[in-house]
Amino acid sequence: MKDISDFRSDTVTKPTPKMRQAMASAVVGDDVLGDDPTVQALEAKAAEMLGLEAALFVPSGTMGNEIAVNVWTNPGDEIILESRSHIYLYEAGGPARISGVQVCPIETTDGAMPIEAVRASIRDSSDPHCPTTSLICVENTHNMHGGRVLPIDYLRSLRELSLKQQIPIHLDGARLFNAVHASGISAREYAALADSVMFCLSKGLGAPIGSMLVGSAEFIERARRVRKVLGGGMRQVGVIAAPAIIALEEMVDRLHIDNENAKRLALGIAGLPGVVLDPDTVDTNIVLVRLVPPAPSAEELFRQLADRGVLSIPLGPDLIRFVTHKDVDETDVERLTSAFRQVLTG
Ligand code: TLP
Repeated sequence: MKDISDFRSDTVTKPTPKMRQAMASAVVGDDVLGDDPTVQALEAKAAEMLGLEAALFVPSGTMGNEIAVNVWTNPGDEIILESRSHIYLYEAGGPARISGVQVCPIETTDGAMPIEAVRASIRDSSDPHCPTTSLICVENTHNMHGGRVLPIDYLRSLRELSLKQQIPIHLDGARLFNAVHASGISAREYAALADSVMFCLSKGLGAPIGSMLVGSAEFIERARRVRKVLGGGMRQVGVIAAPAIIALEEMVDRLHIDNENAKRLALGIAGLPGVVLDPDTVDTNIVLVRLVPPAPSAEELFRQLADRGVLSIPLGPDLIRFVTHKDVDETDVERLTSAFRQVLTG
């Protein structure tokens, strides 16, 4: 058995041997000067997979999201997002700090902001008191709602509203391909319902670094400038684009395994004393467990699981997260399930 079963995040995935070989032999140029052929191939492939005009390779998902917010807004504007979204919770105040916009968070139980609540949150731009609402952000899958997939009909209705109000939609699709597997809806269908899409290469897809920002040619031209402002223009970055191409070619199709392992885990621990978890709500590769007495606190549970060789992330006094990915398999899930059982039932 391995020393550690690491369920902290799918960001911990290690590059495959083939990715490492591709890094060593990558043909490179200077991407800021626009002549790294490996980056160009990656960007063309990402745009094609999402059915949009162009793509930009960025160092992280956070930078991809923040570039999108910056391109779509002016300082003083307001953006609408979900109250547990990554952009709101975990990007260190980026919208305010980088783009000078304020946020209008909408609380939900499943990540899907009710259409009526979004409509009611759009400001009256003819009123000089009001900021201009210039962007709606969605997250699919939704990390802090336990990897929930946003229903396609919901996204269609949101799109209708956005077109009517002429407010663009940015999709934080860090784990978009996990949603594709869970729903059977293609990445192109999801992308067609947004004006810009960010997805991560460095999570379930296993590339060591990087995310893609995808949209119209005009959007990506503006995004390229903002990436430079943020210091995200990289030089012989073909060495990182090469494993990312392998991620897109070879790692997308296996993500259903991670979704299945998360479901297996959820079924294995739901019903244990103190565990609040409905396995039906585990759509993809994230299992969020709420703890109530007699379960210990999330911090204590984390420690006791770690003593048994299983890593997780406590996300609050009574919330703990487990993420499945290519470097944990069924055996790791069994190990976690039985460790969980030991801790909770003694
Ligand atoms: N999520 C990380 C942490 O930052 C919480 C994780 O372990 O889940 N959008 C979503 C929905 C994300 O979950 C993340 C990362 C990002 C954006 C940012 O990606 P990176 O880490 O590449 O900046």
